[in-house]
Amino acid sequence: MINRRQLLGAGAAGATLVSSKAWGQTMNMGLPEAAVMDSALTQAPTRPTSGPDYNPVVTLNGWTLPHRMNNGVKEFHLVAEPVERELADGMVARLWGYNGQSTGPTIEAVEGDRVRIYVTNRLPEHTTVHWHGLILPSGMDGVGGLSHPGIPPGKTFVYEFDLTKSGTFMYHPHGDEMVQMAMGMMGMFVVHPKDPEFMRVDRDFLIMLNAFDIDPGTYIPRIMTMTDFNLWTWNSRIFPDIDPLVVNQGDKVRVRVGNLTMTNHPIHMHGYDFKVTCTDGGWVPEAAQWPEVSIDIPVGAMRAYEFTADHLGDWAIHCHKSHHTMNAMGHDVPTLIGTNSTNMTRQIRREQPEFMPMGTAGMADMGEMSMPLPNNTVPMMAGWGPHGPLEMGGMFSVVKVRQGIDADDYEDPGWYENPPGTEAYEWTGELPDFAQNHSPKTQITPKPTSKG
Ligand SMILES: [Cu+2]
Repeated sequence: MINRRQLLGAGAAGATLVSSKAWGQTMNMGLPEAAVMDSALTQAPTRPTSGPDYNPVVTLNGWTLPHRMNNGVKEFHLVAEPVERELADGMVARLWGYNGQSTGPTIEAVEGDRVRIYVTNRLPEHTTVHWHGLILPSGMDGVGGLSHPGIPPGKTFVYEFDLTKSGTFMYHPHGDEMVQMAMGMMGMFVVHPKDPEFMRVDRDFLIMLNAFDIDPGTYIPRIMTMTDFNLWTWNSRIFPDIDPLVVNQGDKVRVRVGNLTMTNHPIHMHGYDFKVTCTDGGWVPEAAQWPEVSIDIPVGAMRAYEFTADHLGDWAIHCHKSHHTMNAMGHDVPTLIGTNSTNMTRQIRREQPEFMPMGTAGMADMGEMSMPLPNNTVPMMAGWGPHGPLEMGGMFSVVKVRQGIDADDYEDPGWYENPPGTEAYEWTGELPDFAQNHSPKTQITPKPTSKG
């Protein structure tokens, strides 16, 4: 048997991934390799190579942690460490995370698995990992000082438990929690059902809601902020650089949304109604699933919803708090709508020649304006669509439903072209031919789906 000292002494660098050949052999294998991700782009789903079949999840702008089998136990290696994360193209944040990124990699396993998770601490202070929503022994629950001592810097602790139920769970530190979560330490833990047909879907997206307070022009989050964050992120990523949710028409789709921010987020999806099918407490029985078009995700909770992707198009998906679809901005800007700012502008320009008055006719000009910004800062309202500026930021993306998309294809198919006669248009004095000629019996709105 390996002793504790040998285990801790075995560096991650020399370790290699060992396949399931190890079944039935000795457990003396050293630390599993700690995989590192250097990209903030969505990684293709990881199909299972052994054990029960399941449909893997797709973490938007994220990835799934590889594992190895050791004598029937699924072993993972998480490394808590400082990371540089691209919150958007051209904007880097200096965060704390896991295995090279914030949020941390998604852990995927199957109901009935025994998992062993090695956690190496490369932070300058102690940490722990709490497995939110999982049923496990008290001493594995990861509350520093309560379940076990904090993991000191430089040390590796081992968590081991059986996955007794399927569902969507989360992980995060329970040691200096306020600081470590404000710095970006969190991830999701998906346990697939043992029966591959139970709650099966074709596409299964994962979004962790998180938030940062990073002053424009700086790199490190303010850790003392309680509620007034200025960057509202999905998997530590902001619009316009959150990847779209790419879907083939007719697919059964699940979206799992976890919330480890300090406020609730009503997630709204256009074009569809959907059913709430899972919380971090477990699956919702069919008779109790309820229809929604917005689902409020409480703090410290997960909600999953499902729909059948019948309706082609580009459909917005976003938090319905409008300040959460903005990037960093000052909040002490007075409302100037309806004022005449000419005099004021003249006076201010005497002191500050580059002053631009904003917000006298609303703030839409922000979307088009190319004002000089501090380094490492993204515009407050950003993104260009096929018809102009989207004037969005933060917690916003697009569900892109198309025909002929292959099962494992998640590449952005570009913008949807609305069929003639199905796009709003300017009134120019008379109705165009298509509106004059079509019979009101010609259905142009998609029929409600019965499959839900
Ligand atoms: Cu929100």
